[in-house]
Amino acid sequence: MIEKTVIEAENAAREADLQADYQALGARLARRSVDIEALTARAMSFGVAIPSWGTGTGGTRFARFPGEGEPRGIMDRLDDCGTIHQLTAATPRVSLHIPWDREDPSLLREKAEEVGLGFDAMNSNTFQDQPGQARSYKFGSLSHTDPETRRQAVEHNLECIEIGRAIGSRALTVWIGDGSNFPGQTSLSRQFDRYLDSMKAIYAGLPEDWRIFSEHKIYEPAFYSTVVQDWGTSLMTAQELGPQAQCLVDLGHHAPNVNIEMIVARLVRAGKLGGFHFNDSKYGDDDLDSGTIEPFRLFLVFNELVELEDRPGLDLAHMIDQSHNVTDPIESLIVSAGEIQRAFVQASLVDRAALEGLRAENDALMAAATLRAAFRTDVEPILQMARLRAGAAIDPVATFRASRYRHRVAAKRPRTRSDGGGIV
Ligand SMILES: [Mn+2]
Repeated sequence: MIEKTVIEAENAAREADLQADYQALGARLARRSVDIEALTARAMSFGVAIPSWGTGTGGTRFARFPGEGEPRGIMDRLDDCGTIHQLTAATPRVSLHIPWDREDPSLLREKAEEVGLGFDAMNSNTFQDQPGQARSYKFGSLSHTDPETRRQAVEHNLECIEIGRAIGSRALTVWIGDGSNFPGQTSLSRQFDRYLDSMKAIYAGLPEDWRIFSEHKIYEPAFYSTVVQDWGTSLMTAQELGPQAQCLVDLGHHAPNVNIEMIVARLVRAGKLGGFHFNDSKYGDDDLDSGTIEPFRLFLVFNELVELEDRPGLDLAHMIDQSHNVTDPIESLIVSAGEIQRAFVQASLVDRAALEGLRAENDALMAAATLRAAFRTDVEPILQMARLRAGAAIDPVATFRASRYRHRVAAKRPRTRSDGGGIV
């Protein structure tokens, strides 16, 4: 973790500028009848979970190029996640992945407490084979044609629930790589039936206060068909399983140009939106940091969420899920958490009463302008003030660099191997 005095010294050098910027923005917002203090309070209430695996350098199927001081295991990953939260005050929970994070639950709880974190949704893994595993997932897991392989995959998910219970998690996210690479390779209908049967067996093992999230993805690793390829299949799954099942929307898991904010609206309508995996992409999947390519789309997603936030029962699990291939993962996660929080704050300052009036009058041009007015507002002073008041860093990346955290942990953590692919 980072010495408090480092954060204080870094903040002291920036606080006068922040106060001036905050005053100026506050006056500007007041002219629009927006209370800057209410927005700052909302920013401070916002949290997004860090995926434990995101703290390691990711890669592609071609290669992985790890940096210095890569985490050696879950304890190092929790240190890194704690550091991100210390600097941002926006990432209070961490999402674990089994088996990558398998460890004695009491040690996990102890460490999380030490670094000031809670645990978010558990993530199962039946898209890889693990050492000593009896059956292979080469041709699928929960939807495999072989009942013993399906049983093994169900058992793994039930184990994830057990570990999660012991550390205070309350949700299980299921993403499978099952599908096919050739037309005719599988029965598209029976494969889905088998998947549903397996998910029902997992659902039956869900504690009463838990939720199960079904995560869809258009393609990869299966390149012809994927069992849970879109939100329609995910919604069918959640509806067939029951009230504790919901859908998780990973922003990168859609075809280019898909209107994700509309999917959000539909899933909220169905009472089945459970949460998000935030990231960005230029072409496909979760390759880039949140807000890198399409910050306006991120804003539009939050615009729907803010518009619908009073819907009874809406309880969203926000999580980052992205691969950091060329940056320091801690810095990418710090910046991403800020971009997601920024979209939330920008969406919170949309003039909703005016927007509703413009919609009633079918004034398309001014309705769009109302959204743009919020999106174009530079809310950086609000984010900085939220961090300062929470004891975090006004400029978290600069403070992270000044702390020399990476240099210090590199001395303890030996260089990792760079051979092979690096899907994380
Ligand atoms: Mn994901």
